[in-house]
Amino acid sequence: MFEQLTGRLQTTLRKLRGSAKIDEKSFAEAARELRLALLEADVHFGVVKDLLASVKAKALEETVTRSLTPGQQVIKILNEELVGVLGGERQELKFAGAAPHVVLIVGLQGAGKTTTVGKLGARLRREGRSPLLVSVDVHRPAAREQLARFGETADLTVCESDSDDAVQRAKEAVREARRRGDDVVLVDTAGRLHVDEAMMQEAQAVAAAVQPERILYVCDSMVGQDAVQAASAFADALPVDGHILTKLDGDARGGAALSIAAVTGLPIYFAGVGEKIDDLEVFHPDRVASRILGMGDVLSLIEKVQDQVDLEVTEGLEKRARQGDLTLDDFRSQLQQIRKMGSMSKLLELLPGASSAPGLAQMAPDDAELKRIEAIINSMTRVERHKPRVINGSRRKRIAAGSGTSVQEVNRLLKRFAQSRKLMKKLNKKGRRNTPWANLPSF
Ligand SMILES: Nc1nc2c(ncn2[C@@H]2O[C@H](COP(=O)(O)OP(=O)(O)OP(=O)(O)O)[C@@H](O)[C@H]2O)c(=O)[nH]1
Ligand SMILES: [Mg+2]
Repeated sequence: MFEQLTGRLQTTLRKLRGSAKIDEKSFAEAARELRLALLEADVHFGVVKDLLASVKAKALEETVTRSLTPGQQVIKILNEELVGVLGGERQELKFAGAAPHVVLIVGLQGAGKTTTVGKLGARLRREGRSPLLVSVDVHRPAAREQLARFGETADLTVCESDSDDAVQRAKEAVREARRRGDDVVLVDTAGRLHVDEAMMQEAQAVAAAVQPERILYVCDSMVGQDAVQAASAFADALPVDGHILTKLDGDARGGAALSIAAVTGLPIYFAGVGEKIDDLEVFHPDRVASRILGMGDVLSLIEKVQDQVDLEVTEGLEKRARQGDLTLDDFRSQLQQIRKMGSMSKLLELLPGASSAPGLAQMAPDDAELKRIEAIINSMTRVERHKPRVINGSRRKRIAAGSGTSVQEVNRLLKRFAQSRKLMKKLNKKGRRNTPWANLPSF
């Protein structure tokens, strides 16, 4: 589904991610590209407008988290906003009233209602419920057979009724469910090519007769904005509770999927991802958002950094780094933070593209090496850690012995530390920002 959009977003975000500073101009340019990418993906223009406005507001207002680059910060905000657009927290389809709980499935023709009723039936049964399926599509003769076939292949009970009246069929199904002791009745309704009066009246009549606990609108993701408009029309005519997106496995541009929750204010419960009975997934806005952003696990990396980096430590350190006063104490606390976040090579793996650059992981010091470096620093006195230049030959020997390493290793560490301190001072003069690992000496 979202491949094209993801591709465009990635290009834009890659540029942002790399930039050390984001000013009004570069932000405006990125926003323009984001707007185009979203509109091209057929996202509702109102949704695009609101989304970008809140990304901008948040980007300006949020205090800069020092552990993230401005580019990463924008990605983080965009991700949060996308999750919001997709409905926020994951919503579970719950039942509260007395059984049997009636669920009315509505939508346009060919949206996937009948298929979804079968899938949902199978899912509810897996959850230990006893669903009864019924088709109230009296317009298309093949419709009931289609549902009956689903019932056979998935071994679900389908209510048989001789009536040719939608309301009667629905009522009979509820009676049958009571008699059999089924706790959910899934009602598959007829669809029309476009929203029309007759379809709405029929759905309203069925709803009035059986008082569904849930009304779900099935939205064909391939249809685009028309399906979203129809969703609003249905929600105006009926107390719709939420949506089920279908055909998310297709190659549509994804705009409908991205607009429907924001336009209607109703959640997306499930997503259909294929024609088979098991191809129904719970809709997780956060997972879908990060899939759309296509930032690999850059987002989880951002999360990790935020969770674990001790901001105060980083802030003081940044100042000292800028002045070229970084001490081995600072260096050690950074090592500890990196170790807290997991190994360096694991962190690198999380970066998109890292898998295509296998040499990268080998360049990073491994965990054992990080531990040895930490041991060396631990064997130093406070004065030595703050003024490494006092570490002469005999001190080196003592430190090596104390840390169970060799004088060569101590020498190597001190040399690299001195080099990186110099480098950092130079870089910082050019106004570069520091990220925790940007301060690390390169090994
Ligand atoms: N790839 C894919 N195909 C789907 C999905 N859901 C439904 N379909 C297909 O879409 C077509 C229409 O599905 P139906 O379930 O008959 O749609 P409907 O809304 O009941 O259609 P009407 O009853 O005619 O209004 C069928 O060929 C289904 O196999 C899905 O999630 N992915
Ligand atoms: Mg149908």
